[in-house]
Parts: sequence; C-alpha cells; structure tokens
Amino acid sequence: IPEYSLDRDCTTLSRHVLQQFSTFTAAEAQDISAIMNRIALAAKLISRRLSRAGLMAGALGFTGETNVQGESVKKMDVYANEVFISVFKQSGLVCRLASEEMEQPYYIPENCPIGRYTLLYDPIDGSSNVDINLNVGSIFAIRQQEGDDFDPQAKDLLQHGDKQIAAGYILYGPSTILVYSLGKGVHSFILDPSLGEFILAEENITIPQHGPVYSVNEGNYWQWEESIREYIRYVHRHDGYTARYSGALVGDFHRILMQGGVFLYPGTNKNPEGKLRLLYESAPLAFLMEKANGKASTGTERLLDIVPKKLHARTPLFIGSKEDVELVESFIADWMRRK
Ligand code: P6P
Repeated sequence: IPEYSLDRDCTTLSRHVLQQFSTFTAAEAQDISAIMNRIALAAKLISRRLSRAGLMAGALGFTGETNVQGESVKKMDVYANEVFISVFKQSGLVCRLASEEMEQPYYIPENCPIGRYTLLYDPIDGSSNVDINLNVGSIFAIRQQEGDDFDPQAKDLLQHGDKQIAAGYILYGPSTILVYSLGKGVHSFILDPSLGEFILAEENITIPQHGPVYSVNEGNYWQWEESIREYIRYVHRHDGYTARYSGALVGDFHRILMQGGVFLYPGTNKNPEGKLRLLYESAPLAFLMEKANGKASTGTERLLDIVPKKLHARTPLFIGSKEDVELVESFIADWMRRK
C-alpha cells in the first residue's frame, strides 16, 4: 500500500526508521533501515509460526538436543534461529550472526554478499512458554563490524554495550509488538497481520522514575546473597509493590518499561553470574532501558560498561526505573560494607 494512502497516523516501521537518521551517514541510514526491515520480516515469520504451532504436527516440543547453554532445545528455538539466518544470508547487510542457539557465530558464506554489521540475537527467549501458549520474545542488537579479520572466536564482539548502534525486541503476545531504539528514543510498533506491517504505537517511551512492579523468581530466594533477600523482605513489608513474573524475560521487561518497577535476575550460589546472557539478552535491553530514561546494572556496575570474556557470558541483571534499581543497589552496597 503506498505510504500516502495510509491515514496520517499510520506510520510504518520502515518510514519511522528513515525518520530517525540524524546521527548516521546516508549509507549507514540505508543499511540500518534495511536491517530493521529484515528483522521485521523475521518477526512476522516467527509470529505466524507461533500462532499456528499448536496446529502443526511436530512444531512444538523438544528436538532432543541441548544447546551451548546446556538447555534442551525446543523446535521453535531452531526454527526461529534459522529464520533470522535465512532473512539475512543474501541481504548483503551483515558479515555474521551471533545467537544464543549457536556456539560460534554464523559467518555469511563466501558466495554471498558480505555486510559491515553483526546481528546478535536471542531468537526465541522464554521458549518454555511456547508449549503453553504464553508470551515469548526475540531480542536483538546491531553492532558495527570492526577490522577485517573474521576471527571465528569473534573476539571483536567482546566489547562493552555502548558499541551497540541499535537494539530491540519483539514480544509475541496477544498482539506482536516490536520495540526498538537507534539511539534516539525508544519506539513501539504493533503488527497489523492484515497489512503485514508494523504500525507505530508509541514514540519516545520513557519509564516512570518509580513503579509498583518487582519481577523476580522468588523460588531462588535461598540461593541469593543476603542483600537480595533483605531487599525482597523490604518490598514484602512496604505497601505499593506488586509481584509479576512470567518466566519470559521479554514480557517481564516490557511490563516494567511500560508501568515502571524493576526486573531482577540476581546471581545465585550455584550461578554467581546469574542466568541471563550479556551480549544478546541483557545488553540490548540495557541499551533500550537507558534510552527510556531507566537504569540497568549488574548490582554493582552499569550493565553497558561490562566487557564479556566470552560470547555467551552471563551477568546478574537489575533493570528498570532509576529509583527502584538504585534501591536494590543500595541494599547490595550496604551488605558489602557490612561483610
Ligand atoms: P528462571 C527463559 O529461559 C529465560 O532465559 C528468560 O526469558 C527468563 O527471564 C529466565 O530465563 C527465567 O529463568 O530461572 O526464573 O526460570
């Protein structure tokens, strides 16, 4: 449908991305716009599959494999991972894709056009929710390729989160929402399946400085440092807090972004680094949260300052409204002083 025939406020993702470019050169704007369109295509393909997975023999359940995370792989994980590869392989936009589902990045083959960007992504986050029809998400970040040697260990990706030039997620819920930032504001789009277009829903989303929601798996209570237990006992005792936790990061993050509050995935005594992966889960969300005037921390450091030692590095994550993240940080700092 030609743009002019859409009503005034029906801004598509493609048009919105092109309006974003004051901080990029024309060539970069062209590339990033094309990359965002590829991501939108992947989102549509995954959204369609998710809505019909229960009707398609063999689309649900497990593959029987375990991934680099030691987690059992869902068929949907494999499908979504391959969708991102297939929409980028011939695009000439990226040189490689780094995914939660792949031990090493996938390098674009020699006989395909090579681009100057890397896509880092978690194709389906929260896939344990797929078989019970609850929300899941995809998370992505775009980084510029630096240097020419394509080191299979991808050491040039082991850099802090301020190297991200764009980040976002897709939330597959009652509707499919794409939220992204190119560094200037955070914007959300709703997929109109009848048009096959992501339509602008909200521009320049900012998170309240404080919110009522705290989102954490309290089943880990006795695995945490005492500082986190003290924080949880504090919110239990004080009015105005409510617990919400879906077991899928993207949905929990989106609720916090829209309503305010804090999402916590602390380290545990079994996994002191926590569970969430830095490069394609926490760092993209931290990029968004800071652009939405919120805060993202490991509990003691700014999340975007963290330099990973390996591709699938994990960190604890405290992310959300400034006041709420800083309250958790104050419990951690007090505890460290007393230790
Ligand atoms: P737990 C899903 O497996 C995931 O990676 C995130 O989407 C989610 O926030 C977290 O793990 C849930 O982990 O330990 O609470 O089940």
